[in-house]
Amino acid sequence: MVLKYRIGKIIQTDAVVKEIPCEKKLPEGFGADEKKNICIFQKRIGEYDKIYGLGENVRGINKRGWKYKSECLDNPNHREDTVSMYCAHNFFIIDGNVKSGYFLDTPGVVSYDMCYEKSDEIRVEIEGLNVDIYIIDGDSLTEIIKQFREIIGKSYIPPKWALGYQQSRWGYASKNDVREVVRQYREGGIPLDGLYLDIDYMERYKDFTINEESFSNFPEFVEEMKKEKVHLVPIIDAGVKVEEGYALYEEGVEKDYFCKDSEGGYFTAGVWPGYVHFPDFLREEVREWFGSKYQFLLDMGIDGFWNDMNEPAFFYRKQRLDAALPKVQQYIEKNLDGAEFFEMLGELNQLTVNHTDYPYMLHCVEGKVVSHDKVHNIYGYMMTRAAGEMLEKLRPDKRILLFSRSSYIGMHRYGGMWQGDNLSWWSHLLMNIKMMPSLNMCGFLYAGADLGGFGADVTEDLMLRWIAFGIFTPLMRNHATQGTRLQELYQFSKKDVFRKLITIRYSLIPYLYSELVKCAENCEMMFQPIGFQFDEDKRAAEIEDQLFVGESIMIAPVYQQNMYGRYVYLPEDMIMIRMKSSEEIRTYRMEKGDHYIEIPLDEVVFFLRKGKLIPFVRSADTVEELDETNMKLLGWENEAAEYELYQDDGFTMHCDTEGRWITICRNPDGSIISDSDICFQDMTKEVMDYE
Ligand code: MIG
Repeated sequence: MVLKYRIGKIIQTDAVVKEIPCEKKLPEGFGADEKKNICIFQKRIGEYDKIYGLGENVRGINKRGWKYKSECLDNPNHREDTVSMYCAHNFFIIDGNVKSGYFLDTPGVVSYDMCYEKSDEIRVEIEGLNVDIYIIDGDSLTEIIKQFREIIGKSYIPPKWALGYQQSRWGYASKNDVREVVRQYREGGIPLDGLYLDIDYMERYKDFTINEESFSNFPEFVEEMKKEKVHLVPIIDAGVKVEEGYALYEEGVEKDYFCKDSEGGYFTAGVWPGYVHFPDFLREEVREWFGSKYQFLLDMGIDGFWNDMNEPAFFYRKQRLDAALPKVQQYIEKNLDGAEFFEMLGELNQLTVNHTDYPYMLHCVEGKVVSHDKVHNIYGYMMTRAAGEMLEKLRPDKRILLFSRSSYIGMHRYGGMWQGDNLSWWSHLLMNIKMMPSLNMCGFLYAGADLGGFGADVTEDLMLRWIAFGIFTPLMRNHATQGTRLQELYQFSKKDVFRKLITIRYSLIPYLYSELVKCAENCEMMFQPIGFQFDEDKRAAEIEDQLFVGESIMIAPVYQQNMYGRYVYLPEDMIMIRMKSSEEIRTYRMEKGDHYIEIPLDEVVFFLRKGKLIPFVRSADTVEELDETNMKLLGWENEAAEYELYQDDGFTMHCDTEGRWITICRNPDGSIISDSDICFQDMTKEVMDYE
């Protein structure tokens, strides 16, 4: 059951799509402190109770024992002590004798003390005196999550090609750079579906422009890439360059669509293009206006976008830089002592601390002026909503790829997300693994991290392990920043191993696509901690480095350097699947319990759950070229099982349409029946005993 409560009156976030009447009396633990101008939630929990949720955040799947803050922040150097990342996902579950989910709907800042100050107490502070509270009860975690997901609406489903492997790097600066990457992938036989264009494709970082020197005849180039079966995915930044004669800027000024500054004029900040203004995405007419601009690129043949810098992130606010520079001037020709030196440094470093500028940035909400700090957490969401809503209008018959760096719950209906800038660290691989279930709880299914790490130099073994995990994430994109070691897969000595690993992804695409669509349609998680399915099993409940992926698969990734194996706990009998490539596969029956499993760098090891099925296809260079009329099927001997396979053309809307679901039945004798023309080959007889 979902109950709704209200303190004050929030600025609508549209996170919840279901009408739920408000209860009269506030629930226990909630209150408001008018002096401090905050709402509070306080609750003592049992010694071993767990806390799940909060979407994009550092640390464990169980969030207990740390503090977090929902205040979207561009923080590429996040570590274990980080409290805020790019997103604000205010949903969490307390898992004790009683289980309840909480969604705190407010566009402002929320601070969570998850048993940090006091080891048995949760204390949440919500800035301002307005919040909508949703409390969800249920017998199991999955039931609570399903109810929550039902009130926030169905998750975004990308086009099918976007499940293919994709390559990105900040620094592909010309058509020839892009051609070279594509050539290397095709020549190396490494499957590839998408290639990303970072800010360099634009003319001086202006949204919806093309750099005519380095990307001349762009539509032709898009066509050329299409012939290579590669989708180009350009980046869109939130800020609009201030420049006379630039149509988007002039139109924005003419229509008065940019956020104002409380000290006069438009709020002006410095980002890649120099001074920018920020569209007031909280206004519907501004969303329609900005969203309609994506047409410029659609018309050139583009069918995918990534929205960036939409926390919003900027390097400085104009007024503050103007004030800081004369101050720094004073230090010239001075013999600076330590204190003075750090004072000067602080003067400059403070400029990048965006949240101190937010009170000056003004929006117009329902005719009233509202400062940005009060609505900060929905800005990136509203930018992506602008794109998502208009893309659906502009291309009503076609799903377009769209994902965002910043988000709030509600945005999951319009696009996916990537986990922002990470680093080529083993700990960030583990963070990627642990974050997936938390994101899924909040509705974000099409998600993934920069494989190999964005900042810092990757090592070959880290790249291999990250790819081995990335095989299972719906967004499978390798991305890195300028100046770091090149990390396209062909750059490494084990190029052929990488090629083979990527073929494993492609052989699993029918399964991954079916599971993604199912989880979106049924409001379920695709990535689940194993304890969510085995809640009586205390061991399982504490394991955070093994996950279920969809209904049939369990993964147990390696995330430490120089480790060529690991312990895996099987909460039930399973079949271990060892793959070196889409064609090299060995399977072993294993018993429930602990096993030490060897996992060399050139293998991907995962598990088939008891009584379940997995379909495999032969890999191809692209998703489109997969032959899905021939499949192999792995199941259990002497057991009947069923699998629901989803098939469509890869881009049409309305995935709930009947006739796209195929029921595959495997009988105990190994015969396979399905209401389709797919030709199945049973793999079950090849399963060996594990010794
Ligand atoms: O200030 O566009 O997270 O993926 O490569 C950095 C350049 C801006 C941040 C994104 C990253 C992207 C980069 N952007």
